[in-house]
Amino acid sequence: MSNYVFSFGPWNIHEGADPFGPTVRDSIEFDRKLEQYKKLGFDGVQFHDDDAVPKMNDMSKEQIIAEASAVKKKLDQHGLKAEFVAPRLWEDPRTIDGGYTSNDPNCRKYAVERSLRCIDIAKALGTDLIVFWLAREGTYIRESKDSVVAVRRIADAINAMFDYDGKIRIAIEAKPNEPMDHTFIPTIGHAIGLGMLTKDASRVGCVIESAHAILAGLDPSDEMGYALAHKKLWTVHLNDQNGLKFDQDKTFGAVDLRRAFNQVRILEKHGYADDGHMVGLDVKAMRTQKADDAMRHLSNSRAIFLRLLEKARSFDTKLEADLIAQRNYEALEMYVINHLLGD
Ligand code: GLO
Ligand code: MG
Repeated sequence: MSNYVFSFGPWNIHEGADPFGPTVRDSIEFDRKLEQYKKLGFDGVQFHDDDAVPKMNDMSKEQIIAEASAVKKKLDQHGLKAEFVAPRLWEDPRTIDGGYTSNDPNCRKYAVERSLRCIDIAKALGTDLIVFWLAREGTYIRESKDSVVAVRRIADAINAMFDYDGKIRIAIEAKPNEPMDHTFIPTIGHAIGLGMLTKDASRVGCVIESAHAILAGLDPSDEMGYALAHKKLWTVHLNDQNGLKFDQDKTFGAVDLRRAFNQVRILEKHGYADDGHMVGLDVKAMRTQKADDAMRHLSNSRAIFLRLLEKARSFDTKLEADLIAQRNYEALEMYVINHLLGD
């Protein structure tokens, strides 16, 4: 039996627009999306702040909390739990050149204030976890920002959030590029290191997205291992990625099953689910997918995870230990391949 609880965000059910073409599927209302979660095998909902409260920029703090509380009721009705809330700091005109690292003090102020409202929403939804995908905290032209100042500014924003609320935790989702050319927090080592610049490193952890690690030229399971060693892996964004190109958010395991197996294996081996963490997905349907089956990437990713979990659990660890002791890595490699192929 699996003790794993799965989550995804409403943006994972989407209309298929890309930078070169319009939407190809009708949009589905948030409430209709919520109805799908359990059917697809998911119990957790990941949020951007404005997934919960779309017009939050035009509302008072009290109005925002009231609207988020109404969303919490809907979650309860469906038996769902909010896993985290992320401030969406990449669409507003004030975040064109970044939020926390913008050179304009008014834009930085907006970014911090928006993040405090994001905390209000998280609390109303019943979660203490905030995710930072630092989309535009980087540069297109290196000389445009001072990287020392920029990193300190991100830490200052975290401190302001910690001052505002004594309980919230922040999980940083590292990504090396896209939409920016270079970001200030490209890998999990950077994310964990950033925590040390804040007033309470124990409240800063991370989210590992498989595709983001691959875009940084790293192995996602090693990134996970690094975070697990620090007890900082607070959620994951599993997906897959075909080499160094745009962020593809493909179905988990669809490109490289062995790489996916190693992610499942490290999570299973080190009790990730037992520590109460959810298995989050960040996957997109292909643009070519017809609307009537445009959620299959979610249930497929979950099914692939669970099949790989069986493979992780039935892996012959005695044989593995013997082969490692003999330093017979060729034999170990063949065993891994045979095991994955079902022999
Ligand atoms: C984009 C990110 C994005 C975040 C989401 C949650 O590359 O993966 O989807 O995960 O906005 O903050
Ligand atoms: Mg992600």
